[in-house]
This record gives sequence, structure tokens and C-alpha cells, in this order.
Amino acid sequence: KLKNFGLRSPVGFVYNQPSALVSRTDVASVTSWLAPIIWEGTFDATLIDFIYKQQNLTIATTVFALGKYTRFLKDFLESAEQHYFVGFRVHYYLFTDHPEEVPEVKMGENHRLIVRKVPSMNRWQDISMGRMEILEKLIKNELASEADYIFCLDVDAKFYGRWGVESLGRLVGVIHPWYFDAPRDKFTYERRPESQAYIPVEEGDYYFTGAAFGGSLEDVHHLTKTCREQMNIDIANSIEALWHEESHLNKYFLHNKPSKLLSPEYLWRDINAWAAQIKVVRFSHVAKNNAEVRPN
Ligand code: UD2
Repeated sequence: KLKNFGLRSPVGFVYNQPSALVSRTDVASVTSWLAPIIWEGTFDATLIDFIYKQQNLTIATTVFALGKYTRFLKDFLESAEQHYFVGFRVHYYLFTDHPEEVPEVKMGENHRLIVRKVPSMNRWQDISMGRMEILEKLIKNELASEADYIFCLDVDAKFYGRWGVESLGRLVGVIHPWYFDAPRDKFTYERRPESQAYIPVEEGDYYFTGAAFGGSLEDVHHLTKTCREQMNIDIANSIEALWHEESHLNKYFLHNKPSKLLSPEYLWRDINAWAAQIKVVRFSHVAKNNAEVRPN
């Protein structure tokens, strides 16, 4: 029923027949609440591009580079321009305290870089957590008429493969590359009941990374607002969650189930050993010397 999508199959547009029987057998491609988990081999890139092309979408993408983290921008942006939503409209919102250090990177058609100056901060934890409030405000004050979806990405990372419209959904989380095969009691959730991010050992679905998340403007606004509020309650109670906003994000996803999950292909780590299930590394954290790049 292609007509329901407003599509007309153009002459010569041929793609593999989808199968009701054959799929990846080495990984789960759906959660127990029926959200798809995106792995290589679970989607047809040509077909899904064709479907989404009709929608004339804009994907806002936020990235923060404060202090010495501006050094990661060149590789991040250059690699994004090769692999990230190629052929679709992308507006990057780059927050930095050093706009003069933003490299010149040639943007592809329909891709635009918007640089915003933000004050410097002394603690890397505050930079990382402070992203939630800035995102909340950006979505509320500016993006409503500017974008359809938003992704929020760490900057100390590089694209090596396609990241495209297969990742779009109402609320999208990325499974952390260290815990995709771990039992839930081994997840590094916040375990102190005094924190708003607390998750008991017998609870939890997946361990999600704070390095990449996204979705519709409405859902990501609710996510960032909630995490910001929960972090403020923690501050008032003099407690900081183990993995900062990542801990709060995991708590949020426990109670607000993501409608789509991205496999660790969408956030690998350059230093990780090879895993048989990973057929493509799309986006990966670069190795960095934390003591050297962080302000504290
Ligand atoms: C983990 C998460 C990260 C965040 C953090 C919170 C992964 C792969 N990453 O990474 O998303 O949840 O834990 O504890 O799970 N930044 C600056 N300047 C700084 C410091 C940080 O711009 O001086 C920004 C930058 O965009 C960076 C992000 O904050 O990508 C997260 O900081 P990080 O990458 O140093 O945190 P990390 O590696 O512990």
C-alpha cells in the first residue's frame, strides 16, 4: 500500500523484498515493548531514504565543545558531513566558549552550522550536565518552527558509517557500547536511593549512553526538562549522580520507554575490542586523555 505513504514508485526503483521470516538472528531487533532496535541488516537504506525524502524534514543536531574540546570539532564535523543524514536538511547548533576556534568545514547541501557562544565552566561534570538545560531552552525558544527532529551528540567522537533516517523516531536512545551484553545488575545506574536517578538492581531495561539521544522536539523537550529538574533536586540534596546526566537519562528512559533504540553501531568506542554483532561502526568515541582535555 505504498499510496498510504503518499508515494508513487518511480520506474526503476527496485529494492529487495522484505521478508516476514528472515532477519538478523544474532541480535534482538525489537524490545519487549515492541520498539525496533536498529542494527545493520534490519533496514533497507535506499527504501527508507526514499520514504523519508517525501517529508522534507529538518534534523537539528546539537554539539557542545567547551574548553579544549574544540580540538574534536574538525574530525567530528568533517566526518559528519560524509555520513550524517547526507541528502537531508541538517542544522547543527554548536555551543562553545571559544567561537574563534571553530574550524572552517565545508557543509554539504542543506547542511548548516550555527555557532552559539556559552560561558566557560570549571567542572567537566557541569558542562556535561549543563547540556540538558541549554537543550531544553533551545527547543522551547527556537526550534519549534525550525526543525522536526533533534539529536544531541558528544563531540569527542567521529562518524565512520551511515547515520541516517533509520534513526528517526519519537524518542530515541542509544545502547551503550560497554553494556549491551551485560545483566542489568552490572549496569552503572545510580544505586543510591537519595538521588533522583536511583534505579534498584532488579530494575532497568538497557544501559543507554548520554553521548547520543534524540527524537521529536516535543519528546526531547520533555526529556531535557525532566532531567534538568531531577538534577536540580539532586543539587539541592547535595548529591551528584554517578554518571551525571547519563544516570538521569537512564532513569528517564526507564519510565518513558524509547520508541526506537539504536544499537551500539551508533555509538562505539575506538578503543573497544571487535564484537561479532557489530557489522558497521557508524559513530565512535575517539580515544582521549581525560586528564589532559578536561578542565578539572
Ligand atoms: C560519558 C558519556 C557522556 C556524558 C558523560 C557524563 C559516553 C560515551 N559518554 O562520557 O555523554 O554522559 O559520561 O559523565 O557514554 N564537554 C566539553 N568540554 C569539556 C568537557 C565536556 O565540551 O571540558 C562536552 C563535550 O561535548 C563532550 C561531552 O561534554 O563530548 C561529554 O563529556 P565527556 O565526553 O568528557 O564525558 P565522558 O567521556 O565521561
